[in-house]
Amino acid sequence: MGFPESFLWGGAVAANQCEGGSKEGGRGLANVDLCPAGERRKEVICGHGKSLCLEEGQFYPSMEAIDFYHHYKEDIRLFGEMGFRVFRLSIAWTRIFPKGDEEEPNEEGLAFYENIFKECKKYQIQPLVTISHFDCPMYLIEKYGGWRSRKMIDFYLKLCRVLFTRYRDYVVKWLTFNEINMILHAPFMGAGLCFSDGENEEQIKYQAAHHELVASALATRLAHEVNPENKIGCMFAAGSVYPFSCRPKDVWEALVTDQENYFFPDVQARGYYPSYARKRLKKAGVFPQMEPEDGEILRENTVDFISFSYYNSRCASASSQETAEGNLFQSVRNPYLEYSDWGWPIDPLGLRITLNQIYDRYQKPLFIVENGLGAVDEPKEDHAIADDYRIGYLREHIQAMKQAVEEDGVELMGYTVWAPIDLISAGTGEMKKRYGFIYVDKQEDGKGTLSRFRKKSFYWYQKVIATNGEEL
Ligand code: BGP
Repeated sequence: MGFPESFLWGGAVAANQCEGGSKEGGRGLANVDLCPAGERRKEVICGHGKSLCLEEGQFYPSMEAIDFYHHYKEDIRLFGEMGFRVFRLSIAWTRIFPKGDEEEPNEEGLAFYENIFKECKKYQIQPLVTISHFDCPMYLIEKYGGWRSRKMIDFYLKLCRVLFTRYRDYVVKWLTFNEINMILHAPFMGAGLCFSDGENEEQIKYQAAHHELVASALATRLAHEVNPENKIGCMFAAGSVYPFSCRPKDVWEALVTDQENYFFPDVQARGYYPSYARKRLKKAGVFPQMEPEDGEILRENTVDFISFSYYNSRCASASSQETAEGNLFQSVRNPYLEYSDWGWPIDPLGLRITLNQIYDRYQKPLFIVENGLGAVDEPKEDHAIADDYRIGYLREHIQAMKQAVEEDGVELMGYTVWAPIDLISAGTGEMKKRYGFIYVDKQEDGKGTLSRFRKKSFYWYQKVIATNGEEL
């Protein structure tokens, strides 16, 4: 009993939150580089504060991040020391195609990831690669408006073909888009969408979503063609929505909010637009333009597994209630839960509920590719960090996941903690919101030695992996 022997324990990062080296290796500028820290960030990531070039006086935390670009050997060695079996990372699109529409890929960028995969191999760590984790070349945004244009499908597929071919010997697990449903909540960061006054934003977001869904299906087909061993997953920001009360109107509100998120994996896993989405989009006057072949593309190229991030459950009510923060979007405050330093609810049982609901819905293998606690860490003079709060959070979530596997029969491939090493927060751009087992000496103002230190949780997770989740 317990977790299967093949269970994939590991950690997850994203290029734009850890790599830095933004101007090195021939890399081009991407939307994620242009999301400033501080007050303007929210506006920018939502597509309302146009940010098309680096501006004086703004701090762009992704430009250096934690400099994984130069530290990857050291970092992967530490992941190996923890016993990782999988490392989830993403590709910076603009390292491979700096503008996005070049004929030939950039060899320096390709070599960078190849070296990472070689390093992983040394420690028997298999890579799980997110093709696009909130990442879009600025050139394509300026020229075509990002994913609002159907042309993006071709550029994206070109990237996919290069990746699938070049890394055939290293990578067999891929995710097409990180948290694809974030297009609705952070459209510039998620899909390179900037809005002008008076535009019908819902129409644009769902049009872009349609393009990504078709691109995801075509990438799935291509991956299977290039290497029949390839397994492709969709990835969405999950977390079941609870009704605030048993009042039917609250239950209804929760169901509809859930469907808004499930729309994406529904299409990717089942292969067609669910009828609730078709009806509601039409009623809202949203008509994404589709080509005659799209139906068949979606139908014939569903994903092999379902992956998702889980930080918290959500709550919905038909009447106005106090709100709580959460992974990029707010929801109703649940009075039964505790909250993190950043006001996110903490709900381990919610993970078991979410796993059950997703598995019931799709009956495909699941993969938890993000789960973790963002908190303030205070190192002692000798750099020791006793992050018992983080251990507590993870322990309870792993316990819940274990119950889902052992007692509920959910088929789960693996678990990658967000994030094994401190990095830049996607939502706030902060460095002080730390998730890692490994502390990085880099402070909010960008200063620090970038040295790495093992936290208490490092040794704890090492034991969890060594015992295959038996000792928590
Ligand atoms: C998800 C993203 C990650 C990560 C995580 C934590 O939305 O996929 O990139 O950052 O959330 O969120 P934050 O960094 O805002 O704490």
